[in-house]
Amino acid sequence: MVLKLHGGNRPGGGNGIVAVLLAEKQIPFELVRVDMAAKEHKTPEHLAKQPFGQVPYIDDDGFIVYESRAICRYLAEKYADQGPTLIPTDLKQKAMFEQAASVESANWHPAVMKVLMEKMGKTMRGETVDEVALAGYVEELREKLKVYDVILGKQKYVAGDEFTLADIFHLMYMPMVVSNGIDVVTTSGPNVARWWNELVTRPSWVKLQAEGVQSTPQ
Ligand SMILES: N[C@@H](CCC(=O)N[C@@H](CS)C(=O)NCC(=O)O)C(=O)O
Repeated sequence: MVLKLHGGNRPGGGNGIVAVLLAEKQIPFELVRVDMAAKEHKTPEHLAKQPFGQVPYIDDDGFIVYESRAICRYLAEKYADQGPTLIPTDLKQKAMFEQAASVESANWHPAVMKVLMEKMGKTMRGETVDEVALAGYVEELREKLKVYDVILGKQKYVAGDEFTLADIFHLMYMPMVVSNGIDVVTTSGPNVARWWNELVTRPSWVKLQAEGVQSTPQ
C-alpha cells in the first residue's frame, strides 16, 4: 500500500518538510487532505492517529507516525539507500547532524514561531499586531541568525559540508516569515544568506512552492 501523508497541501509548516524529504528521496506517496477549515484535525478519527489534533501524520501500511521531524527521520532511515544520504552514518558526522537538529528545535524554531505568531497568527485572527513586541521578536531571531552566520562561515550546511535532514528541518515556518515581509534570513549575515538561498533554490523546494504538496504518480 502506498505511503499516505495526512495533512494540508500548503508547503509552509510540518507538512512541507515531510514533502521535501519525500521529493528528495523520490518516495511515492498519496496526500490525504485534512480539511483544517472544517476542523477535521479535531475529529475523533484524526485524534485516534494524531492525539494532539495536528497535521501531519503518515500511514505507512498501517504504521502511524506523527511529528514532522520524527516522520522525516523514519523515512530517511527507511529509504537510506535511496536518493541523498540525509542522516549520516559515521559516528562523528551523525553527532554533528544531531547537534544541528537540536539547535533547530531549541534555538531556531522557537524564535521563528514567536515572530510568526505575533505577525501572521494575530493577523489571521483579526487581532492587532503589537509592533513593539514584533520588533523585539525579530531582533531575538536576528541574534540567533548571527550565530548561524558564524557557524555557516566555517561549513556549507548546518551539520557540516554535506546537505542533511537538519537543513530540511529549517524549512519549517521560516518561509512563512519571509513571505510575510520579514526577510530577516537574507539580511543577518552573508553566510546565512548564501545557505538559505541554496535551500530555497533546491528543485524539491522550488517544485513544492509552485505546486503545493501533491500526491506523486503511483
Ligand atoms: N510539532 C508538530 C507541529 C505540527 C503543527 O503545528 N501543525 C499545525 C499545522 S502546520 C497544526 O496542525 N495546527 C493546528 C493545531 O495545532 O490545532 C509537527 O512538527 O508535526
